[in-house]
Amino acid sequence: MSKQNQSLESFWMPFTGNRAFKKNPRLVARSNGMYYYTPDGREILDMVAGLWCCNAGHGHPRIVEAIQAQAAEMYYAPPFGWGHPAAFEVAETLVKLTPEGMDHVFFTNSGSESVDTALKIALAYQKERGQPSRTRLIGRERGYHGVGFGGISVGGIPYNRKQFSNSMIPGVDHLPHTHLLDRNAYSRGLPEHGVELADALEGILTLHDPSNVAAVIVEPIAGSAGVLIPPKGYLKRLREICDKHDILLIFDEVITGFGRLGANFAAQAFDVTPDIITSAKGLTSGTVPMGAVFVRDEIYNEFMSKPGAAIELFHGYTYSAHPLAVAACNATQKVYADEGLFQRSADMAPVFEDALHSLKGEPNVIDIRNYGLMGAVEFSAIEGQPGARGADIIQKCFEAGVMVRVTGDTIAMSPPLILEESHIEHAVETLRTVLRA
Ligand code: PXG
Repeated sequence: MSKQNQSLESFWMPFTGNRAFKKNPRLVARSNGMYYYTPDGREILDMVAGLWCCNAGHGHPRIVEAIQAQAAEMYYAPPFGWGHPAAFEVAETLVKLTPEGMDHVFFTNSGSESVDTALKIALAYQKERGQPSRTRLIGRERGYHGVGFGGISVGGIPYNRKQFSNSMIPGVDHLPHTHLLDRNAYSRGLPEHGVELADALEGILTLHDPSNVAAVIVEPIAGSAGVLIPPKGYLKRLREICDKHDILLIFDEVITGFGRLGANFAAQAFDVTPDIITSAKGLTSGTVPMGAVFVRDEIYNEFMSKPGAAIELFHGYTYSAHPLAVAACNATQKVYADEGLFQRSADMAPVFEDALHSLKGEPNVIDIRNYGLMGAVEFSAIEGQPGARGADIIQKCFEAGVMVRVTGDTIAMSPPLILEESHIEHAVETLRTVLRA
């Protein structure tokens, strides 16, 4: 083994084919604005915002300075039974971004922790309000809710569950996914067909009786599964069914939050208000790990309404509201507001849409879909080798200086909200060249 390979060996990389990577590493060492740079200085256009998270782009000086200053001031403060002023301030700023009546936020360190926190809050809430039989959770096929045991249980990506199949949390059902390739291919924005897929929820509720169901969790747009956009009216119908049966609706907005869809949250973009919103990623523009779970006031108030001064929720993390994350979050939110980045996302969405859809008719393309600054191009699989075409395309894009994300034979893009038309054109023309080669 060469010295270089030895040095790559110790790090067991997440969600990565370690052996393939270590034979042919894709390394980035520096970043700025819309670009990553390889260790030898080659420029890579970032069309994924890192991993759907660097919404303000890379190296933003105001965020960098805020983190540096906080590190010098106080880099850690205990969050159990103690607090630091900036955490309360940033909480107030953040709840102003949510739909009305969601004025409380619980801090975590990642999307996975946000999801497991949301599920625990939902279960505990049902007990607190005197409905302890409501223990069942409903997710959706092809849903991604991180990698905690709760998240993989409500998640619907088979590979993420296969190695742990005997260890899922009990009492979980799944709605059907909403990817109707035959009926909705090449939809721009919300697809026309499939609102009736939400009615499957009624079927599941009949099977178990609604009085046994705590919550439904969905991504408003499924990200990891390849940018699956909800059919027109679908999320509203889920909301109606949950209301009818007094069940909590959780939107997992780890990707769709913070401007990705041209609004604060998907809840506003789609005008559907859930009871709980999970977030992470764009919360700090990926600068310092942080997650946040927003809850409706009724939920928070239920916990606070009990007599006594005991702990209301037996849950939390050593690093909840970590000072560096709080400083990063605070600065990030100011940058979003001062630079109008959520509006910029809305303004660039039609340009992004037109550019992506110009790939229709290129070799092996079978679908193109988009909403806001989330988009995907799906390719036909090579026979007997699902995923091989997708893997080949992202490698060639990397070699040509563009970073895109792959899932199976679908490539996804979710660029920083700072991008310009020239970046979109460069990314799409690079992809076109790769496809034609
Ligand atoms: N929920 C959703 C909707 C997510 O997209 C998580 C939870 C978990 O977040 P953490 O911070 O624990 O990773 C995510 C994460 C990809 C990809 O390209 C997507 C995610 C993470 C890594 C890769 O498919 N989403």
